Amino acid sequence: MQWPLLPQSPRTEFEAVTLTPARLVPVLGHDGLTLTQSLATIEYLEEIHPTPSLLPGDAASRARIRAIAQHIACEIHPLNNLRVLQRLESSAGTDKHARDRWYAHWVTEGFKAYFPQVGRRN
Ligand SMILES: N[C@@H](CCC(=O)N[C@@H](CS)C(=O)NCC(=O)O)C(=O)O
Repeated sequence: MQWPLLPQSPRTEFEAVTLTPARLVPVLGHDGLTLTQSLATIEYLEEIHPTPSLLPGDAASRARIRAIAQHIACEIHPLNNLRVLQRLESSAGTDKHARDRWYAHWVTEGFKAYFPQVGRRN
């Protein structure tokens, strides 16, 4: 795995797991910190550099943007992660074709709910 956003790439498996126990990217190194989880990292960046803001001005718009981001991060993405798909194949005996249909189903469902949220103004 590549670690392009860290000041120093882990040299061993042990270092990598120490940096990010969940073994997921992105991982961002900043100011001696190792930041994981994309939404937490975005909030951190927003807090240390509030201007210009990554989020829109009013509370309602910010809530809408956060809901969309969480929809992707919590509803869509976990089901199509590589390790989840691999586990589906190895433990449930699912062949690649069935695995891809399962994957496509959940991505389609996720985006059916995603697009109306993006188009909405309030
Ligand atoms: N909730 C995490 C998800 C991170 C994640 O799942 N990253 C994927 C790449 S997009 C990954 O590292 N997958 C490795 C794997 O599935 O083994 C976040 O938002 O940062």
